[in-house]
Amino acid sequence: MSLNDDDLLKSYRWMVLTRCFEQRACDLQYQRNLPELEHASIGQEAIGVGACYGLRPDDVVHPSLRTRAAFLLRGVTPARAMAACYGKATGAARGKETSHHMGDKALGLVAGSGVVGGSIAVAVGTALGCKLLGASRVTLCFFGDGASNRGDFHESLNLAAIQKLPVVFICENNLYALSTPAAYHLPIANVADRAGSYGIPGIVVDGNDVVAVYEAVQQAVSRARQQDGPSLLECKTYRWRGHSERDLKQGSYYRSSEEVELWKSRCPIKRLREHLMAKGVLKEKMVEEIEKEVSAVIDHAVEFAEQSPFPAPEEALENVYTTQDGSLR
Ligand SMILES: Cc1ncc(C[n+]2csc(CCOP(=O)(O)OP(=O)(O)O)c2C)c(N)n1
Ligand SMILES: [Mg+2]
Repeated sequence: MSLNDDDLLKSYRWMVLTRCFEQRACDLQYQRNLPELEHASIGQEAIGVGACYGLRPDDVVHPSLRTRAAFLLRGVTPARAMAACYGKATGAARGKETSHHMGDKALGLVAGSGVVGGSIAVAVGTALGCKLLGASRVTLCFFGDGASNRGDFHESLNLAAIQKLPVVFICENNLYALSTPAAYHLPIANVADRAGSYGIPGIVVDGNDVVAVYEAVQQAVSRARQQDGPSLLECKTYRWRGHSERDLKQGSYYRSSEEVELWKSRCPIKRLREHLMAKGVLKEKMVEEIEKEVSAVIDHAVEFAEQSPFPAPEEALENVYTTQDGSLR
């Protein structure tokens, strides 16, 4: 259940890829006026990577608007993800949804919505469905600290606990819900403590440590797979940029530059890089090669997105409504 050196190198590359993708998407926001408003997860990459790394392809994932890594790791190519940022027909959402609310049924990624915390109840639904079908598939559900104050969160944890559903709730606690600090909107120190009300394990994890996230999620996943019920993991982390690229001066009006710098010094990518270099698994030259290779992948993704067509107007209602037999039209 532990990650070997090869797994760690792969996790490192996934984190670098996620950061490079988002950095470029943020830059393009200003250069190309992208239709999508970026909500970057820069600083939080270890959560999506650590949580999704050991999953089975038939497991189900509900990413939050901040779980970019989950899409890439589950198999949405950077080109399809970038095309989604451009609203192009070749994007995973075929131009109908922003890239952070898109889904891909074949890859076990359920589309989200603009309603904060809205996917928590839906994730309980997918877990219930898997259980009723007798499948050993596990559902991972990501959401933010702010979402954990919604009624949906409490109702969903209660039902999942009572029914012992195979679901792992993963709170990405980045200490802010938009401009509201967690210390202002949470009356307790840890979201994980809320698990006690539902009789399920609640675990606080260092969300900037990809290995810690992987191990905690694997433990919760194996509990869920054995039909022992859900868990609530709280990954403590921090977003480096604003809530979105619309945030004035990257949110500097509601947080201090000292706080941002402190969290930058806890960078999850730097942390794994230093660990791997100390072990002799990663060398300076390999670091440069990974960065070069990833940058070329993102260059290609941007080229693909720019050259792709917008969806045709007559496709607007496709895959929106179901027919009476339940198929999409
Ligand atoms: C029900 C609802 N209320 C408010 C909003 C506006 N909104 C979008 S994201 C967000 C903050 C969410 O904070 P959190 O759950 O901590 O996630 P984070 O953005 O920090 O990852 C808010 C208030 C919304 N989309 N839906
Ligand atoms: Mg938050």
